[in-house]
Amino acid sequence: MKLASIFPCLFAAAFSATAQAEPAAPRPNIILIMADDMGYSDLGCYGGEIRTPNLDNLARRGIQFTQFYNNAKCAPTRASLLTGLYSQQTGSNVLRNCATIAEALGPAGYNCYMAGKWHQQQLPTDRGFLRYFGLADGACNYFNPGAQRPGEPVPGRKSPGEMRRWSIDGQEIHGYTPDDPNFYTTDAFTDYAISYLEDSQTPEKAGKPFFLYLAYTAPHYPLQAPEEDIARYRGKYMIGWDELRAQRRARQVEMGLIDPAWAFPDRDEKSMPWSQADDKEEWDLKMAVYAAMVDRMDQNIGRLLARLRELGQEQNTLIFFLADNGGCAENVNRTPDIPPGTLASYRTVDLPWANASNTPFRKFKSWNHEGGISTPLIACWPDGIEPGGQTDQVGHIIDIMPTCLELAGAEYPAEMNGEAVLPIEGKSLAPVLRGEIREGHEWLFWQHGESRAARQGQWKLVGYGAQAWELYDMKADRGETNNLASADPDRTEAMARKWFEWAKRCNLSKKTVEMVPTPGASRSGEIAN
Ligand SMILES: [Ca+2]
Repeated sequence: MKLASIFPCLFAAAFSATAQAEPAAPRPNIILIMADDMGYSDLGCYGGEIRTPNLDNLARRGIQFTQFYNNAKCAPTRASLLTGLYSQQTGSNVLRNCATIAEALGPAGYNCYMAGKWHQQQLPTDRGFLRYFGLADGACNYFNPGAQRPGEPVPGRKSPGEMRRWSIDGQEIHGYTPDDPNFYTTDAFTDYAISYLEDSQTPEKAGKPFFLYLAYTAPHYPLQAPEEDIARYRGKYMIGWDELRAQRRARQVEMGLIDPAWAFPDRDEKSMPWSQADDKEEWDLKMAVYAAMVDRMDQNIGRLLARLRELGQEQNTLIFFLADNGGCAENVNRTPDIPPGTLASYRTVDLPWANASNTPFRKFKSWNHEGGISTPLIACWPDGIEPGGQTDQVGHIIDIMPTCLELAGAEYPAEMNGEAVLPIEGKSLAPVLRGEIREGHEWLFWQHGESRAARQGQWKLVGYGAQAWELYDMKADRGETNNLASADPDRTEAMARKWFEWAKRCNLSKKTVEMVPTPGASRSGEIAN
């Protein structure tokens, strides 16, 4: 009896000693934070003057990507981010033939939460998330997305009387009218995100890792921010956009984010010089509100991180931060008589400032030139990433899902919601996070509206509408100032052929493909039908 009872104890002790010597690394929690319509240079750690200490600190404690790409616009970026596929394959916001990150992480034991902007057809709670609070649509009033409340003016809206789709845990709300008179979307999304962090640590859930997707609407229009945040920036932008671009670029060079040998593109052709701008006070106010929106987002990220720390989860949580597309040049001025910033206004920051946001690149949101598709990507994970790194390895938002799956030990589903799931297009970034050189994508492709692009190694092919393809050497000229299409017609044609193959494989519409010049057209100048 004695021996029988001792041996199991010895075995158990030996087993337990081994287990203690080499404990299996616990899988990380993952927090994915996304900004909306934010330029490459807006954060302090990417050369901006806007106060973003919390994001800068994440970058210092983690790794900063200098060549990370999105899909140039809200819904297509979100579709790719969530699925690891090109958005054309999922029907963009239809999310067909795909599994979301949450649908893959859930069966692997993760509790999945979301707060903020969804912008897909179904709801997050239909696609793997346990809890959700936020704007299921694309944009809304920051102070009151719903009906006018007593004692306040009519909330500024894109179209009169519009009631954007919101949702709380699967319940749809058309026009969310907050009770709190101090409601502000960026604060509210964070409040919910913090409540989800707390939920993830309740006794019945604490044994499991969590995935939290926090998608801010900031700094997408309408330009609206709390007064105290705007005040911090008033007058600061009287230096004008030409000087702002120069200062941001100089800091990017100093930080080693960009190569000083790259030619700096001229101010966008549609932007007047600052010296010729009328209403300089109003221009200053616009950019001050925009900066305040980014600042407020950073303050909220600080609040989220503080709670994460208090809950003892900071060390083993991987945090990603990125933007869904570049700075937005659209002019949506619904309240010309009401200055930007307040609940009653509905204004945009406009092209000249968006041009500065996207320093040192050309073009804007919706374009496939670098200004439209380049985003900061910060990854911080104390238990898994060496601090202080910067990488110029090329990545794309389709890579986020496979990265999460690899680190979670989750399987990529073959079938979801009764549909076959397409093979994943993204490749895990985990080797980059470990400080290794990964085998990247041989090809990356883009198309949004009339904009299109392909990248292979250092070469990028890009075009718009029926205009001829342009060819750039990203190693020598990421500002896309020196079009090499005529100098290297063979490469231009070969890359264009690849883009058409991709367009066919991903079922791009006939209309989209028909407008694009055929491979080789640049030699003769002909435009194909
Ligand atoms: Ca966006």
